[in-house]
Amino acid sequence: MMRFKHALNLKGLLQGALLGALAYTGAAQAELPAALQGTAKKVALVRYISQGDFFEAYLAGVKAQAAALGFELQVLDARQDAARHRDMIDQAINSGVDGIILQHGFTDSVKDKAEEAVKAGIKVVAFDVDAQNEAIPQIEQSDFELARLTLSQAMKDNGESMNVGYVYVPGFPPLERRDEIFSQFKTMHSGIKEVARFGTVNNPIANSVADQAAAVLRAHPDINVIFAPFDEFAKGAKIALEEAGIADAIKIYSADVSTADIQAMREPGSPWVATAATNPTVVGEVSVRALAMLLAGESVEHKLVVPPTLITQQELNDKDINNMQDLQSKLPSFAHADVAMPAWMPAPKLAN
Ligand code: SR1
Repeated sequence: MMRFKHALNLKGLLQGALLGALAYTGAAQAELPAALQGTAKKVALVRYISQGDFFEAYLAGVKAQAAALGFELQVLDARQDAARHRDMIDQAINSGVDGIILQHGFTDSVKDKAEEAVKAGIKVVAFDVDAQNEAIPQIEQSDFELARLTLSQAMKDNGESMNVGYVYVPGFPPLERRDEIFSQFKTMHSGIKEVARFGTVNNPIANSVADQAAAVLRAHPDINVIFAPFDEFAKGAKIALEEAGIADAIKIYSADVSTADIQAMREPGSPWVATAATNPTVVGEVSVRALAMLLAGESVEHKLVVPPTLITQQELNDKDINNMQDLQSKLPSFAHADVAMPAWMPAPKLAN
């Protein structure tokens, strides 16, 4: 009888394993829509900005999802030069791509070029740049939520009164959305004072911000909070605080996360106490998936939003999170985003 019970359990286990394997291989091998079969689709990622952990991880996601779909990918990098960004969109169009992902940049410099691409029959999606075109789905993180999470944590830690050094560069849609929330917080809480504003995206961004922050901190010794809603800004602020020997007196609140950021937040005495972030690799995957859906002739919502998670220094220490892999396994909301995920979409294989 015992043996029979074991046999049944074993049979159940084997069935479960088989079903699991079928489900997995089924998902991995689901047939692509007819429009995506045959000759590999050529797609281009045209980036305005690419230096820093966020952009590297985003690119890894783009590459992985493109490979899973069998796409031929070219990456064009304008290195923060708007004229070059325009030229590169032309270059992509002229090279006969089927699809383009626009990443960052400014409406004024991409709008007409993006429209040309659409008119030429090229499918286009945009991440963090407003192409102002109904045919171009806009991908973004929930920047409003991201700023709200970070600033709420700052209030939890510091109370209703803060003298804030704010790191900001106008013109970038994600930073502008985060800025909208900071403005709301200042209006709603009279104790939140913006004492100084500075910021730059000149490469290397963190070092350039560190130079500015050093001068700002000397001029405004009353600052007790730095709101730096981009991880390269936070890295710069941290360098300045540590060099000035005042890292114990000022707290940094940021956006984005990477293995390097986690390590910086967990250094003993680190002033960087919280960040709110999506998984940038997942955002890269979502960008390619949205493009693939357009290329398959499917409709895509005009706005695709990837939700963020709040990550505190305390939580990183409590859960002993050392890198992005730990973050994904210990905060599962971080590993995936079911955005632009039709049943046929092949799962990317990421090199971990
Ligand atoms: C200069 S814009 C920087 C931001 O772009 C992405 O949205 C990242 O979250 C980063 O903070």
